[in-house]
Amino acid sequence: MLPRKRRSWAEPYKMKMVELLKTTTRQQRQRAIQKAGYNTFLLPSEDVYIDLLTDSGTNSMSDQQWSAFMLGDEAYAGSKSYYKLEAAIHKYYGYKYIIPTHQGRGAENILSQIMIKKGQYVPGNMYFTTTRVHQELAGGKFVDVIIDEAHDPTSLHPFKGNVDLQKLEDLIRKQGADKIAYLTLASNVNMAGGQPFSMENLKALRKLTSRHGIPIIHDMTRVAENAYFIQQREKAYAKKSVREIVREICSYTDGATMSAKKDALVNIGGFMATNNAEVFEEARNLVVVYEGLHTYGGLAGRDMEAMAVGIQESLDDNHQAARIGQVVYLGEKMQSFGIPIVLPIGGHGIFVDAKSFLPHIPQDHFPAQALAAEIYVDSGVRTMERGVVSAGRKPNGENYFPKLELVRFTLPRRVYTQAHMDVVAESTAAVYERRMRIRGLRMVYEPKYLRFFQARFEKA
Ligand code: PLI
Repeated sequence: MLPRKRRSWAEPYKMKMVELLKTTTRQQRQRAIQKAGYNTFLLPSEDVYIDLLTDSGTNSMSDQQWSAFMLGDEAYAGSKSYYKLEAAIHKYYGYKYIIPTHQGRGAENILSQIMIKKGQYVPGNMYFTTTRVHQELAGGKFVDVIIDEAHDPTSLHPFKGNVDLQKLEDLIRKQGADKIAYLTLASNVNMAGGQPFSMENLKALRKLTSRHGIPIIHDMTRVAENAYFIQQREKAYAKKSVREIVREICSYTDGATMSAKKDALVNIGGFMATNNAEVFEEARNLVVVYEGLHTYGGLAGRDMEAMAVGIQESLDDNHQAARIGQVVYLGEKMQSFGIPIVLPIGGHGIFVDAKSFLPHIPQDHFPAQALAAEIYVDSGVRTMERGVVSAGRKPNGENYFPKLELVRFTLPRRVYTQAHMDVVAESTAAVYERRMRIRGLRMVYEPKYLRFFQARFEKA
């Protein structure tokens, strides 16, 4: 029996349409993962039962979004839908100028080309794969300035996404502020396990960067989830709404890149935003080279309509309570089975610590990659590696060996039920019981860029 005081949360929506799932046998899955080179990105989704590969573009849209879809103005230039999106971004995020892009990395490409001069440093609160590759392609050097606790899966620090101001000051002192293009501040840091920064840290960061004339570029892909954690964990914000907190976060930053495929509840889309008229002017020039005209940037009118509504829905407190409530439900269930996960439980998924799950597999035999493959074989649940494969190679060709070697169980928004979470946790527990029999992998094909998407492996 539950203690009487405990009250459950529930989803603030009901279902109107469902998508049927296929189940497969263990033998079929064994064949499928071998054919996919032990890379879950190379599995056909038809062979997947519960898809926790990513929360990117995998969200369910609401009836309001689908009806907005039908209002899409597909004019090549000056689409009405663009102006609706622009108005939503002004209203909810507050940035002055916006450039729509087909997704987040489209915005990262344009922004990096404009704001980074060859040889400049780009500090950030942990790397993200696509963000760093665009910084490097533009001639920049990424420097990790996140607090040390972020690299420790067991640290219970409530704001593991915080910037270590001392690390940033040291970089400024050593290299000079003019050698720093800007600082990338990601909300709810993906690679750390969906971990937020605090408003207190952001305010201090704003003071420090303003003193040195260094812009803050906000990777706002999961800003509403970060805002929810601020509301829950930072006393001064307990009575503020997610919407108010998001607006305040944006107000301390100079521009942003956004993959709307996450927080903003759409299947495709993104944008770049800036408060700087010169940066905007250059971005308007560049977007036509890579994405499309500045009033659609690679999107259909209907995509921009759905995004404008999705932004608004993402800022609802009840939506975030249910979204993160589901992540916590899965995490607590895994903990009850003794499975080592990144703590505190983050915003967009559960990150299993593959180093302690599979202590007998050295990092150069890709423990997280091997574990993701095993979980798929056990139950058809698709997860992904976030460790040495994702980290890739340094510009000098050496492998990065990140401290965190994780398997990400990412929850799409408004897609799966609590019963699906039970199946996922029980499958992971079954694999945990026979963990010592799991073998590592060796990489037999390595693509040049973002290797985790297409690399192939064999059993070591
Ligand atoms: O996948 P894009 O190009 O829309 O967005 C790139 C991107 C930028 N920043 C952050 C923090 C991301 O998480 C991100 C994409 N993430 C993916 C695809 C993911 O599976 O986490």
